[in-house]
Amino acid sequence: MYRLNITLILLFLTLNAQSEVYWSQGSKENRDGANFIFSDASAKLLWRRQLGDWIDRNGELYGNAAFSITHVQDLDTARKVSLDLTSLVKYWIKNPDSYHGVYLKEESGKGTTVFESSEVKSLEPPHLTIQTSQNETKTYKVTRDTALSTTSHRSLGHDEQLLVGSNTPALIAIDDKFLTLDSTEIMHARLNLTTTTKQFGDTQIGVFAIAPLQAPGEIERGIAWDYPADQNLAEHPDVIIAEQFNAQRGLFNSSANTDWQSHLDDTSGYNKYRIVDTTYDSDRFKPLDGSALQIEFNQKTNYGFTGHYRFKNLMGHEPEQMYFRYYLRFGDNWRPTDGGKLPGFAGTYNTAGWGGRAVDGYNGWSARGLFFLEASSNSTFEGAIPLGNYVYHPDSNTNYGENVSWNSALNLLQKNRWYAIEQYLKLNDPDKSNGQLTVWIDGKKVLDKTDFRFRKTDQLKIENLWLNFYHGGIDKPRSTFYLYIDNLVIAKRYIGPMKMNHQ
Ligand SMILES: [Ca+2]
Ligand SMILES: [Ca+2]
Repeated sequence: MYRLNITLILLFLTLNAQSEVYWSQGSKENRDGANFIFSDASAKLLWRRQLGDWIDRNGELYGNAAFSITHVQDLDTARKVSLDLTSLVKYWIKNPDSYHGVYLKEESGKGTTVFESSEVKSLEPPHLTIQTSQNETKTYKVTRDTALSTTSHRSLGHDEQLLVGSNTPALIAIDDKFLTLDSTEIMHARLNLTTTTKQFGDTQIGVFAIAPLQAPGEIERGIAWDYPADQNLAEHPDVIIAEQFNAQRGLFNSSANTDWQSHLDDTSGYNKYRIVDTTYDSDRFKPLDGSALQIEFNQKTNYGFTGHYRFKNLMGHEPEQMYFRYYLRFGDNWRPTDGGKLPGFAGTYNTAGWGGRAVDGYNGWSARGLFFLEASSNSTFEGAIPLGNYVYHPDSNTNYGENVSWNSALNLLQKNRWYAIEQYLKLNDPDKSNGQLTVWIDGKKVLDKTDFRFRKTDQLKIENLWLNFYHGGIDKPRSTFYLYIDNLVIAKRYIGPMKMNHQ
């Protein structure tokens, strides 16, 4: 009975988290919530289109059919404005998973109406009222509100003004308890707002629904699926390296060493790592498949680990396209104070493409992985770790690399969990912007970018897989923390997640 209750509670929490409003107001200090680019800047979740994603009353993404339209006159007086939400509330009750708040759009393209936001201490803050067929009036609070403007990268969710103007939509989330009402008993639903005394022209405010996040794709299985626990995967003709970081217990060697380093070049003296056995029980470690490689970050250096799998050594030449997959687990004590680097393909040729050594298309390129700081406390995804790529390419307009976040609900990694991270990189034709970078997490695609220009000459190839784990930036870690990797595979074909022995 006790167990059942726990299961039910967990189920409830999971369901609740899925339907939670995903965009955020951000923290007051960092203003890292929704802006015109991100729905949640601290979680690195992008809108599909700048200025936010909405659906219309036909359920169509970016459709024109508003749930209602309200004409608001410019009178420069503080007064109440009620927007008709009746059909939208009924739509949400019918489709509760699509509930992510109201999207208010100025339809005339002329004016801007300024409302008081829920940050204003007022007797009548923004709220929803629903009138039922029993003649009851139910009231629901606005829980977060913000505007998106191309003039600000800082999120506006903590402002006391809520703007609705051309190119300035407003987002409003409401206490979602109304979702349990019977929609046939709803007579009217109204969103009640108060204008400030300064208005900027008449507006036509269209009511739309904020679009849900894009649903992740299906799991794609690759060559690893035929080799349970990656056993003998190295024998597949398309596999270059299949490393399991498993302890070898030889006659004279009882320590947990493997020959995994023999394939790597340029490993650094700063490296801090060890093979941890299945019995390792600190840092909430749980093995994925036998022992794993633990990489330590500490206050002495930015380096966790660095080394190169050089294709010239591994296969006799440098390829133009390649896949790699590894399993990654952030430890319980994972506490970086800056973002940092993770493994990725590179062709720096010891010349350009890292550390501010700018690339020009002829001297080098790189596309390492990237971890960001965890999503902030005001985020729906608080504590989750977003990943991305840090790409040195000649079109980045900086001496440094460009952050490319893997924009997906799946790209919000939890600590103490193993994830399969796979990346495919195909170099562009030297005269075209058709370079490809595709990324999968646990076999589901989270990035598919096909317009990179990594190089302007075919002299640059994929020189290596850069096994790089680096804190920063510049700042060194302020404490000791770990990540773990296992089951690293480099191959000419899509590898896919590992088939566990019990699957
Ligand atoms: Ca607000
Ligand atoms: Ca292993």
